[in-house]
Amino acid sequence: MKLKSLFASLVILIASSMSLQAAEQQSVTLDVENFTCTMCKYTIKKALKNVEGVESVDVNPDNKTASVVFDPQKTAIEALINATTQAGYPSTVKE
Ligand SMILES: [Cu+2]
Repeated sequence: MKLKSLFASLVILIASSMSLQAAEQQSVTLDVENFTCTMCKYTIKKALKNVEGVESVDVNPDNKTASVVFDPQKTAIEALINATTQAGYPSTVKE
C-alpha cells in the first residue's frame, strides 16, 4: 500500500519534470544565405550544434532554412544567427 503510493508520486514527479523540460525549449526557423551545395547543410548544422544550449538542428537545403530547438536559458536567437554568420552563412529569422 505504502509502496504503491510512493510509486504513484514518483510517476507524478517524472511527468512534471518532463513537462518542465519541454517548457524550457524554444524553436526557431532561420533563413540561411549562401547555400551553394548539399555540403553546406553539414557546415551549418555543425556550427549551430556547437552553440551551447542547442538541442537539435534540422537544415533543409531545399528551403534554405535551419530549424533549431534550443534552451532559451542557455542561448538566444542572436547567438544562433551569429554562429551561422561566423561559418559563412548569414541568417535571419524566418517570418
Ligand atoms: Cu556547400
